[in-house]
Amino acid sequence: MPMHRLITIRFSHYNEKARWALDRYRVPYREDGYLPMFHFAPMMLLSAQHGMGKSDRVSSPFSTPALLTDDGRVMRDSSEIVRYVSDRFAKGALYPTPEVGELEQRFHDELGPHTRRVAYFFALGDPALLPRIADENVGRAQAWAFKRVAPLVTRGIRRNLRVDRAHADRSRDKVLAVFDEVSRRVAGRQYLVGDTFSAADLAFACMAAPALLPTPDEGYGAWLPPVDAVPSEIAKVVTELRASEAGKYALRMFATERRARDVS
Ligand SMILES: N[C@@H](CCC(=O)N[C@@H](CS)C(=O)NCC(=O)O)C(=O)O
Repeated sequence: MPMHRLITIRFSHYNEKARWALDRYRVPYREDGYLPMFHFAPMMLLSAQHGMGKSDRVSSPFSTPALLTDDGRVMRDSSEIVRYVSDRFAKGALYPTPEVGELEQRFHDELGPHTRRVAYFFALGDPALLPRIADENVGRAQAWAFKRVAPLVTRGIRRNLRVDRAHADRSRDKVLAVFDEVSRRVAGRQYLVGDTFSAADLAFACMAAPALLPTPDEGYGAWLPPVDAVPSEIAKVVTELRASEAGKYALRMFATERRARDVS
């Protein structure tokens, strides 16, 4: 039987959005998970077969996730995938109002790139972390090959995503500002919009993940270094963010809406 196929960079928070939606509605799929740089071959093949992906401020034409559906469609953007799953498998449940899509886009643009840059800044600066990220997220052969070319990957990520101290500091301030805003908005509430779980909650939790470092036991669908494995400077920020209203709410979304997959 034809099945959905999801091409990912395993640990990426944009990819977690797509995985979460598919898992939530029990859409059968196979994940082909990669580490950065190793995703180029499958994404180039996909582009050769189905045309180039689009790029925007956040992504390149080879960005993941990409979803190949069981009926031959191809999608290459996490929001497009979440909306497709919602429309086809959940009667639109994840997008109850237009505001949900607007919030999802804001978190995509204004939170995702900044949590990513801060996380990479610390991960790339710690020689012990990248090999662990490789070992925990993909099979042995790919992890082995990745470790051989890790310095090259590190240079590429630093250059392409402008990962340096000055940019990371500015990104950290932007993350704190979005967390403040969301903390005010969710105080005393269960969800961001209305009283049901929506794509806005899913998007915030995922875009916040590199700053909260949820473990697989806490509901994250791949392996991020846990807070006790990262350098003390970032561990302090992560610990503070986890204790904020927005942080507690995002972790609650992982615990109750991601881990507990039993939805109707
Ligand atoms: N607009 C995209 C952003 C995806 C994105 O930035 N993906 C990153 C992983 S965090 C990626 O695959 N980067 C590698 C590349 O662009 O070649 C989406 O929401 O799907």
